[in-house]
Amino acid sequence: DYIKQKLIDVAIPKANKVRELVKEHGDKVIQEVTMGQVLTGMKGVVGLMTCTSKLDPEEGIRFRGYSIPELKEKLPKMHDDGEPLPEGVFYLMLTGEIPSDDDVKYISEQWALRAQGIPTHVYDVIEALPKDAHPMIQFNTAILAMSTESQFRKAYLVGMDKKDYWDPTYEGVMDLIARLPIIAAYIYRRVFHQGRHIQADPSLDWAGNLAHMMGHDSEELRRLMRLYMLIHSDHEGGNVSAHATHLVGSALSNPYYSFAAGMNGLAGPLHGMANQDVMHWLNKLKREIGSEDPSEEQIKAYAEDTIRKGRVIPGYGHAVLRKTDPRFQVQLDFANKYIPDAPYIKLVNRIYNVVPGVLTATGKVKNPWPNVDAISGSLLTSYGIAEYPIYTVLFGVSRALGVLTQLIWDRLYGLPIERPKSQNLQWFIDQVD
Ligand code: FAM
Repeated sequence: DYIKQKLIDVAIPKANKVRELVKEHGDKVIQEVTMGQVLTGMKGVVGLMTCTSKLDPEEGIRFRGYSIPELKEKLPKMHDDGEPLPEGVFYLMLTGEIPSDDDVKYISEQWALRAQGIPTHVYDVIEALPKDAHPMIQFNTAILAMSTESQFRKAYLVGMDKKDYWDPTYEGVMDLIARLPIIAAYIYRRVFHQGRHIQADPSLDWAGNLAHMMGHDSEELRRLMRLYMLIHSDHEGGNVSAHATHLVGSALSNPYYSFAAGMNGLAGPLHGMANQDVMHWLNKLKREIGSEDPSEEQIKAYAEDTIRKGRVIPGYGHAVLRKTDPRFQVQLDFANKYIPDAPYIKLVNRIYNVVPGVLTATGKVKNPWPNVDAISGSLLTSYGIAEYPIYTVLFGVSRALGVLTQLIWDRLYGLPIERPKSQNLQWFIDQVD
């Protein structure tokens, strides 16, 4: 596997640098942390080292230094006017280099190969769950059920040198990422299409195959799926799904355990479940206003009512961003290119004209702008994937690309178990008395 050799060449100097920083500069004070930061979710507290992507409050996400528009320009595509293949952003996050067409082709083939041979007990476990169990319950259960295949666990039990931990982690990550679209599509067809499953088409790329196995096989929908898988893949290391995966992995839990932890975080309404909640909010808005085509005034009144009831407007706001999420913008551009007249897209545009003003008027919302979730469900619905509970599973399939790449790098850097200090309330009170 030439990628592993490339990893070793790139990682050894960096791992040495980490050791040198700890040894030579370990006592360097790098930041001052306030009581408010610790008690309101450690926002802005530098507590992690992550190299796959970086999130600037004004600029949005950069994957190894590249913005989403730059990725769309530089990453290999199937067609010139198409969308980049997510295999390319995985390669970029993993190696730090823009992949060639051959690199992307190699990963597509590796994942198609590794997707075969999911043990039958994984499907038995899914089938043992009620059909109406939320797809994230089924997805997360299946991830753990697949951990019987973990190469890391086997290697660890045999005994392995600490400096080699990254190797079985890489193997497990490649197997797991390869299998997620199969599991996601299986759950989707089980719950929403009477269990009429569609076999993988190994001639297709990873995201195109997901669209195919879900039964939504137009070229445009394959492009949408490639875009969706690209933009949800990573968002720095501190978001709940990335942070949980990293933390659990620091105990040398294998990639399946670690990723399942991250996915349990993604299932939260303030995180990955928001894309489904946005659709409920949009539909409730139309129902209560009694119109399929609500005016901006009607939307404004409804948004203000949501705030008055002490609820959040899903799809808006962000813990780090302080401007419109570029992941929202790139989806809006896709919609305006292919389906500008779709009812949900027109509604999303009207909401975009109104909600930031409503949130700003509260005086408390730090980021009144839309995030990735404000449009993702409307795009999928407009293309016929209107079963909202599957959206967070799709988000999870994509987020694996970033959080599992970080996990490989955690082992390449030789990062130890994570153990921040906790204090009780009296300690905090004593700081100010
Ligand atoms: N609607 C109503 N109130 C909001 C809000 C929104 N969209 N966003 C923030 N606020 C409130 C927040 O609840 C808090 O109110 P209280 O002081 O009364 O508790 C206040 O504004 C200050 O919050 P903040 O500092 O601006 O935001 P946080 O960093 O605490 O939280 C989010 C960030 C994303 C959890 C928050 O914006 C939110 O709840 N948004 C709606 C849910 C959502 O879209 N989540 C998905 C985020 C996305 F990036 C993802 O992970 N997929």
